[in-house]
Amino acid sequence: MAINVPQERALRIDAVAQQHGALGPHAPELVHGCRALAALAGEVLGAEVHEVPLGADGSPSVGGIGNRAALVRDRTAQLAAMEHPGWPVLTVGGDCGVEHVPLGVARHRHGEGLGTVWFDAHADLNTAESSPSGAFHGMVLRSAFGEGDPEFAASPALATGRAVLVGTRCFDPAERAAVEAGLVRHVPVPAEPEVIVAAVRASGADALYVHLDLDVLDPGEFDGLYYREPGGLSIDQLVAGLRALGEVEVVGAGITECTATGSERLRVLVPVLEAVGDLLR
Ligand SMILES: [Mn+2]
Repeated sequence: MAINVPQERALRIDAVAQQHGALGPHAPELVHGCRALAALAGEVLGAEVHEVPLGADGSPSVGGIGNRAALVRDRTAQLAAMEHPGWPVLTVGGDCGVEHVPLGVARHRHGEGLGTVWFDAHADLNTAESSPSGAFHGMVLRSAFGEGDPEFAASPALATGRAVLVGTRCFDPAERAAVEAGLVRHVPVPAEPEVIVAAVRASGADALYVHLDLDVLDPGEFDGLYYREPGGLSIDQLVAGLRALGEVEVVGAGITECTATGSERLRVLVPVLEAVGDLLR
């Protein structure tokens, strides 16, 4: 992993059109959704968009992880992109598996005080053993804690408790157990800003990587999603939650799981993109 923090400060967008962390017939939609969302983010934030070159081919499931070799290949390309001198970086997925690299790099560069706020309908806390699907995007946060398949287990890892799930409403049994064991904190819908900030303070994090899976939103607000889970946040609630994090240092961010390509559908996300951009500047 890269060791030095680049000196040239200018927000950059890495478009990572990865679908290998998702399994199923609609996964290719993540590729097109990534490019459309990254283009809009570049326009709204006045930032350079760099598409990380990924191979298209998948690979067999190995050790309970679908596309395992393809994911290792995608990671190599993402790591190479992180050596670029511009920072901070907004990563636009693709599936949530794209967070593996920028979250790991943030932890490595910032140190053990790094925490994450994880806006997501899902906990992403499965391991290869516990995952019902074998899709890596449901394992990526667990990997950041140094657990699961050693190929993806982060080192250095996030400290126990130094992650805050926000708006999460779908848990597999092993994920529920991880929350109950204190691996992560959980702020359910409606996720009032002061409750999010209190959870971040309690976590002991002194800097944050902010993850935003758009499926934290209610599908009635935005439906260009790989998973549509009812009972989510409104755009206004999400923006308020993001803006509340402005009092904490944010060293990186990612937005994932968009499948929409039409500019009219994507336009409702402009306030969300502005809020994420402000956190990074
Ligand atoms: Mn999700």
